[in-house]
Amino acid sequence: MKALGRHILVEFLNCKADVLNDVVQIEKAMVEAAQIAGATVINSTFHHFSPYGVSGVVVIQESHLAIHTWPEYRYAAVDLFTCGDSVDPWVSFEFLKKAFDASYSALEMNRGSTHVMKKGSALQVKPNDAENYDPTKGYKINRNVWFTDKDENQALSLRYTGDILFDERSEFQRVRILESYSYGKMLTIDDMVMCTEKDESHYHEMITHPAVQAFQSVQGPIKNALVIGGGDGGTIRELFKYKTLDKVTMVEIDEAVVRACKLHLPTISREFSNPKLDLIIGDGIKFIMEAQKEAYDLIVVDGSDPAGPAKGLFTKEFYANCMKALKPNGVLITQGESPMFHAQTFVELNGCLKSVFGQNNVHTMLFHATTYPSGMWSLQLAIKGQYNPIQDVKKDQVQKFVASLTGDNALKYYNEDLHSAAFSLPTFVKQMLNS
Ligand code: SPD
Repeated sequence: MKALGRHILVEFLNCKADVLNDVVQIEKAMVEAAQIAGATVINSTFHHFSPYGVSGVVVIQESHLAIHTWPEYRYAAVDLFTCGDSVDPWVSFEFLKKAFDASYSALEMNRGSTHVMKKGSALQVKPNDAENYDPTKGYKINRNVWFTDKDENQALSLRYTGDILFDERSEFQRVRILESYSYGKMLTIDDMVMCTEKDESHYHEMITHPAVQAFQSVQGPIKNALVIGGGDGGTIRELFKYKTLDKVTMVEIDEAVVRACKLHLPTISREFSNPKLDLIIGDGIKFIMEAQKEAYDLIVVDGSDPAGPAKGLFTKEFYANCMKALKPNGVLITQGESPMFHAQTFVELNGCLKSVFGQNNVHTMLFHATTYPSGMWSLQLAIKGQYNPIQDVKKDQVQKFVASLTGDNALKYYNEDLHSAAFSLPTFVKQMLNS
C-alpha cells in the first residue's frame, strides 16, 4: 500500500429507523464491526440526541470508526478509517450493512499517500512498537487509555499507562497484562479484570483461608487440595501457606495465563515452582468428571466469569462431580460473581450448590473486590458434611495462623474477625437468596 491508511466514506440509506435511534445497539454494532475486522478496540463513546439521532466513535488501535445517524431520514453517515494491512475496513462495512439492513453508496480513499509526503526525522516521533511485540517486554500505546470492564449498563474503568506488557489471543481468550496507574499491573481476560497487584490479596485470601480454616477446625490439618482455574497463581500462593499440604493439583485451561503471570506478576505467581504443585494445563470440567472419588479435602474453583471456557463452572453437573471428588467433611469454595453486577448468576449459583450439597450446607460470603464491577463480590462455600463454617471455626486457631504469617507471607485482608463478618449478609442479599 502506498498510503498510511484506508478511509471508506459510507452513506447508509433506507436503514431500519428504530436501530438508528438506539444508541446501545449502534455502539454494539460499531464495536463488533471493528472487532470482526480484526481491529483492537481502545475505547468507544456514543451519544443519543433528543429527539432523534446517535453520534459515536470507536477508537481502534488502527484508527477509528465513526457514525452519525438521522433516523427520521433512515440515513447514517459512517467513516471507516483503518491504518496498516492487518485490518480490512470492508469487513466492517459488510457487517454494518447487515446490522442496519441498509442500501448504500461508498467511496474509498487512501489517506496519507506516501509519495506526497516525506518521513521527517526532526520530530523524533516515538514508534509504536506493537508490531515488534515481545511477550517478555510488551509494547506501549502512546495514548490516554482506559480499560473498561462492563455490561450494557454498568462499568468499572481503570486508567492505564499505555504499557501493555503481555497481549496474546490464546485458543480460548485474549490475555493481557496492563500497567495501571492506581492498581499496579493487572491481568485481564477478554474485556474483564481478573486481578491487580494492589487488591488481588482480597480475592485470593478470601477464596482460600475461610474454607481451609473451617475445614481444619473440624477435620484437622489439610493435606490434599485441588484448584480449578487460578492461572495467575494467587490461590496456590495462599494455599502453600499451609505447610501440612502434601499436594496441590491445579487444572488451568489456558497456558497463556500461566505464562503471562509467571513473566510479569511474580508476586502473585511465585509458587508455581513449589515442588508440591501438580500443574495440569487442561479442562477442569473434564478433569473433575474423571477425578478419583473422595480424593480432596478442598476444591477451589477460581474461574473467570460465566462466558467462554468458564461457562461450565456454573452448572449442576460440574458441582455434582466436585462433590464426589471431595472427602467426607471436605469443602468446596467457588467465586460467586457479584450480587449487584450479576444478580441472576449469583442467585442461580447459590441455588445450584444447595441442590447438590444440601440447603444448609452452602454459605455465602461477601468481600470488597475494588477492581471488579460494583466492588461487591461473592464466594460460595459448600460443605460435604454437617458442620458450620462460622460457629464451628476455632477462632483462636485462625488468630494463631494469621499471626504466624510474616514478611512476604503476611495477610493483608483476612483475619479472625473477618472470618465470621464475611458471612454476614446485607438484607437485600439475604432476600435475593431466599426468593
Ligand atoms: N469478574 C472477575 C471474576 C474473576 C474471578 N477470578 C479471578 C481470578 C483470580 N485468580
